[in-house]
Amino acid sequence: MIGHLQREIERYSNTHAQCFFEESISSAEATATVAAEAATEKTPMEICKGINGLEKVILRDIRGSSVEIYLYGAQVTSWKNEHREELLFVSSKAIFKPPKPIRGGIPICFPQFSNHGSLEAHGFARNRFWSIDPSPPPFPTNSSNKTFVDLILKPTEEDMKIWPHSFEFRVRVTLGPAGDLMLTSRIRNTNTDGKPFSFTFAYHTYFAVSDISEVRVEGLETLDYLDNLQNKQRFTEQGDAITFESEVDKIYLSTPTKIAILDHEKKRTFVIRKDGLPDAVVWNPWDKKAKAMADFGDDEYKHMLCVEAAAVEKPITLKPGEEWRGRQELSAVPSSYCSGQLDPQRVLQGS
Ligand code: TA6
Repeated sequence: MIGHLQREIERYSNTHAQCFFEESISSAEATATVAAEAATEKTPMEICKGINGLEKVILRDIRGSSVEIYLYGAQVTSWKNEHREELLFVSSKAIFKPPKPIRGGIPICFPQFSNHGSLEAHGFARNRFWSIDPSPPPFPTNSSNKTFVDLILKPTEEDMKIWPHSFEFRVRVTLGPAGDLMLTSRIRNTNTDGKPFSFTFAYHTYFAVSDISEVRVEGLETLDYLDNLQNKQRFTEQGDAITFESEVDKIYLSTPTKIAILDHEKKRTFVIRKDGLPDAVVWNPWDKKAKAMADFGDDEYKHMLCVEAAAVEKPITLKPGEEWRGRQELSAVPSSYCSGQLDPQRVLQGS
């Protein structure tokens, strides 16, 4: 029986079959064992059908960590560590149906962050279908021991009507051996009319946290920010780590390249490293906004925090032929945090 199932899994272990196989054989313990064994031995990258039949790519590392990316929006919707714990938040009410953006994971905001322009909020890249890039140009860094996928977006004629610029947007999603998650975007101006274009950008990352009232963000102390709840007025942050007791929607300007999110209850620290993305947005809708969002659960604000590597204050301008690169690297490390004695510098310098 087990031999037969193993052969079946191997026979079907090409692109789509695997997901189907897991769902249909979940009951039989022996079957689950085989599936589990097969799962860990799966190819590091796989394409399969996800929710509502939308195509997704799964990246796996042999130590157990994994990432799932939907071609719809090139949106990461799952990042699990070697203990199979989910590190990103996706709303239980998220809608996986175009043209609605998926509520959670890592939406990519391009060519416009939020309402900083005349396009729809956060631009259109997050509700377009991307494709796998069969021949990406050489990549700046060595990805030999990493698992990755290259995705590409080019504007349609419809897109050109709302944003009259030709571009190639490539994103490489990489899962590192230690379970780190890297997103590297390369945006090239391919206008043939000699025109430059400008854009704003964000990796709108939704981190999963145990309890928002127990979370601190380190690395943004004393910085200036634009408060989206006060007509984007400019203020300066106070000296201590940021904690949360109400709605927050702030764009921190010219931040350090490393920011840490400390989840006390989970004894976990998320470290965000970023390049080419000078700003960082911090967002939690709290209770009222949560209730007002149809694709967000009323209490879900307690278990998520968006900290977004971004370029907002100074739009990026590219002349034809020029290319911009923006990278974020996320890692989740156990934090030796014990009630207020954490040394922030060690977190930001050490890991
Ligand atoms: O990044 C923060 C923010 O711009 C907030 O103002 C809030 O609107 C959030 O994004 C979510 O935006 P969305 O368009 O996904 O509902």
